Amino acid sequence: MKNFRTALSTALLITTPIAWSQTTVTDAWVRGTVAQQKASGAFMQITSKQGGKLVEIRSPVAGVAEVHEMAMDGNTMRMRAVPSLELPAGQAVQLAPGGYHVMLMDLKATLKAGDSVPLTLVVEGKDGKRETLELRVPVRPLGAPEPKN
Ligand SMILES: [Cu+2]
Repeated sequence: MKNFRTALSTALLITTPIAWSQTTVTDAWVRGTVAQQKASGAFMQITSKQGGKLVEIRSPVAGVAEVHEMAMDGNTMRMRAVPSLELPAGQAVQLAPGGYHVMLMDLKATLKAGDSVPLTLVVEGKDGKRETLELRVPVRPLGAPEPKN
């Protein structure tokens, strides 16, 4: 657990500088959580040079990580998992609150502002080749504390 905390305290976003890298991720962040909170979201911009799709997300802080979209269900906006996220060539795809997002569920620790969270993205190119991106994503504050009863 000590090593885990140490790893989380590095508030750096590391973009793996691989020469053949086709995909870049910018402005990534994770929403902080309060104790006992079991889910949060991660947001970022993903650009694939040649086009492809995001097929898998992993994080050691979450038991389950999925890509979600927001969609209308009758009159209610709900989120649901998508099997993959299309990345059109050269276009920045936005993952932002209210839209596509990475859902982190079954959280194993409280995500505190200032920490960073390891996140692994697997992108499949048009040629079927898979690229793995290892990120460290900073945690941003949840916002104003909720009123206590
Ligand atoms: Cu979600």
